[in-house]
Amino acid sequence: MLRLFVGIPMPEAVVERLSSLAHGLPGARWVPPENYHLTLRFLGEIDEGTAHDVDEALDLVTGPSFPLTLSGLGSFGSGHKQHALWAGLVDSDPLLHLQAKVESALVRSGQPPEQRKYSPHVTLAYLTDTPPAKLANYMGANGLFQAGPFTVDRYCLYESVLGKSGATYHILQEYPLGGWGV
Ligand code: 3AM
Repeated sequence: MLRLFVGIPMPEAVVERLSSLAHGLPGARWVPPENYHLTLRFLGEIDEGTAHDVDEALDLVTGPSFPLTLSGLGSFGSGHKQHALWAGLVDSDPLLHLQAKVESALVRSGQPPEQRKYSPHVTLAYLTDTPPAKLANYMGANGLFQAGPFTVDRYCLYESVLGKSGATYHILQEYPLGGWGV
């Protein structure tokens, strides 16, 4: 079985900017810079035959390249239990368009439809028992973060290998954008 997701890698200059944020927050387990990505769709554990179908479906998704800008920081969780820190994005219709095309291609290939609303973000850290006041201080110091714009000219099928010290991601396939498809 393969644990797969579809995502967009960050260019090196953006990786550098994001990694400059990775300090000064108690209870944060920082994502290794080589793992920064924007998830389009989490697939979960699938067998090799199904992975082949997924790859064939994604191969048919075409579209233009587009600019993307990271902007602001946020966290997932409720109240005192925030569990992830992330960088947000300037609203991007081309990104939502790509995500919708990926989603419908995956459903056509037999994947169950995604139930959760798409909430684009780049995860920076997983949080455990981070004191709310420390998170507020961190947001105060870093919340105006901006990076880009950069050009999204491909998206990727990733394998996530879970290990004792966190996940390692491997790009299995790249799907170029920027052709004539819309
Ligand atoms: O984009 P991020 O880093 O937030 O949280 C996981 C990560 O998202 C998410 O898929 C990305 C690559 O692992 N993920 C992990 N398990 C998930 C699940 N069961 C999940 N997303 C949805 N459902």
